[in-house]
Amino acid sequence: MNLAKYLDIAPEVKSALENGKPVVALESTIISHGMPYPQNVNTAKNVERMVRSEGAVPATIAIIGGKFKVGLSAEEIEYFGKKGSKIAKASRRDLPILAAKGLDGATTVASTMIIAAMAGIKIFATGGIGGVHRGAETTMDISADLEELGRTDVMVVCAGAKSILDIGLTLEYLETKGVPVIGYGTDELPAFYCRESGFGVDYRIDTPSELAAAFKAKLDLGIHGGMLVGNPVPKEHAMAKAVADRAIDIAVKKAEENNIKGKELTPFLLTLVKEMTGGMSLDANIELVYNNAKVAAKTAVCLANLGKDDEAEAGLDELRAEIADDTAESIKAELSAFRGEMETLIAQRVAAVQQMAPNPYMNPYMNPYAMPQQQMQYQQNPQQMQYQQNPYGMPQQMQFQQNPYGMPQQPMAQPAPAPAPAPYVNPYKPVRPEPVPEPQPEPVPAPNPYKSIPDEEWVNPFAPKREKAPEPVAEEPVEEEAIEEAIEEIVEEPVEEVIEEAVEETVEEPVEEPAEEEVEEEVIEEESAPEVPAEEPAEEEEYTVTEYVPPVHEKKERKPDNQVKPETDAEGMTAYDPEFYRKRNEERKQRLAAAAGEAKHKEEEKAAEPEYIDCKGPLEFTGEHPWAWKCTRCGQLFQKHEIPHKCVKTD
Ligand code: PSU
Ligand code: MN
Repeated sequence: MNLAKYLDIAPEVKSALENGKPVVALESTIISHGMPYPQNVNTAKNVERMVRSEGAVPATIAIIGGKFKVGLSAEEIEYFGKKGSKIAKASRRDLPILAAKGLDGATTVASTMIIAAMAGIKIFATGGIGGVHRGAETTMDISADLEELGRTDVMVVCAGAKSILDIGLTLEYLETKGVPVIGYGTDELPAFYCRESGFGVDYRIDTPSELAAAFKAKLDLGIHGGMLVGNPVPKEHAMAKAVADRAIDIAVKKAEENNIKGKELTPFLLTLVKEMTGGMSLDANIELVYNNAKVAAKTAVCLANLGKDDEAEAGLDELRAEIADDTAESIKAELSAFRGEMETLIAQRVAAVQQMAPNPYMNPYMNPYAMPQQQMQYQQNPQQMQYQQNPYGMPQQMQFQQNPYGMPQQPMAQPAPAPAPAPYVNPYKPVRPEPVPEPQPEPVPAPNPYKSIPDEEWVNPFAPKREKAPEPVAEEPVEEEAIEEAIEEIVEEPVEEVIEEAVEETVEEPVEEPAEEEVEEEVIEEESAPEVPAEEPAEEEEYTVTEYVPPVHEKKERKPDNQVKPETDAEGMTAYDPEFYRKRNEERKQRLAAAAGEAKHKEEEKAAEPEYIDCKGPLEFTGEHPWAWKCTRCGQLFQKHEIPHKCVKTD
């Protein structure tokens, strides 16, 4: 079989299967044909969650592009849910064609069982199975699900069979095929929406571990085929049998009238019943699937544990067999085999050594007196040499025992001199980090006062740096008052000196607003430059500060942050458009005004509305499609069973 070409198992499922972890298969016809969108997608995803919550790995099965997918992604589930009945319903007979043509297919119980078995999954949860249809004695409409249960080794946990089928005949067919029909916690085969069908099961089993044990026995014994577990819908979600039966009877009649046959029949009946019973049947349907997923997952966990026990048992058996085999004879045989191995190994080593060190006296073509003598390879091994060295300080010539004629020998190869011992390091001496020399600032070349620099480029390196950009001096007149004051205070001093001092004071205030780049450079200089004693710039008449006229820089006008006009982009557009904001404000005002008007309108409407009250009147099932429910008190018709509902208050 060339399964790999067709089978596509999701990594999570694959690893679970390889490690003997529990996996539960789920079908996809229930998604595409069994429920409307979006309930189908939600249900499919929740079912997977249920399986996980019980400790098993879910594997929803479907055919996508001809590949048999085991384990769908959320997107793939969504895809099946949305496409609905546009996807081909694929049973056993459809698989080869869809695979060869590379088409999509939603798998029924039968085809899901087949693909699950291919992947090695043993447990499968679904809603309801197909079976023998009513009137099959003439139509021969018997679902392929039954045939599959008769041959493929997968347990199917379902909520029984709907009474759209002939349940009695379905059970007969399963008996013929040798399929065990188990009631999980019940003696009666459940009938999907209802917990009771009126037909008994072959066996009742109450726990997942017993389910697993029964199925494992079937597998161990090689009795091929599935096992059908009927798990009744939880009481709180079950429908009354009379209600379900009536809707189903009408649906079956409608199918006959419309000549619906073959694979369309089941989806047609399901849809009609759902419409007639409103949300009720859908609710029951969803809940029973969850319920089945839980039982299936629990059973899968038990089955995986039984598998582990089996493995352990097999391991023990192997050990026992080995011990039983350990007689004196077998031990002797093992020992002699070991000895044989060792002997060959030794022989190999001896041969190798002989090849490495040829004995000149054994070789007639070798002249042992030839000078200089060839150094033998084994002499190159210093360790070997050491052992042959003379320990009593004799000249370092080898006493070569192999030479009986005392011919002068070549000095022996000396072992490589030992490396000089490492200098002693006191391990207890605390290690101090070497002082890191402080980074020395690069010497800044002293400005050449004689270099003539154009006025507008000259920057005073001694001018004190201020954080704030100073006001240009040009706007402030040189403090002549200060000069005069200084003169008054120190009358004794020569006038010229006083003036100079005053000038220095004023110089301390920055007199220029340097361009941005210049500021940066200067800051770096300031950080690294060593302090240079300030020379008196006044000494140089040509470049006195008072004569320096700073460059005039344009001051950027700042706007409030939210109004900063962004840079113009490549196409000359700006992100800020005052017109846009003006329009937006206007629109906002209009919307507010409209809303105010609407509220008023609503109030008026409300005042005109009739008064509604909750009607708790009992509903009657009319059987009329699609308005199947009628209130016996207020007479309203409903698509689903709605108590309470609203009706107009009458006095
Ligand atoms: N019965 C239900 N719900 C279902 C089906 C059957 O209550 O969704 C689906 C299953 O996928 C089942 C298939 O395998 O319909 C049976 O179709 P048919 O009778 O054509 O074999
Ligand atoms: Mn059919």
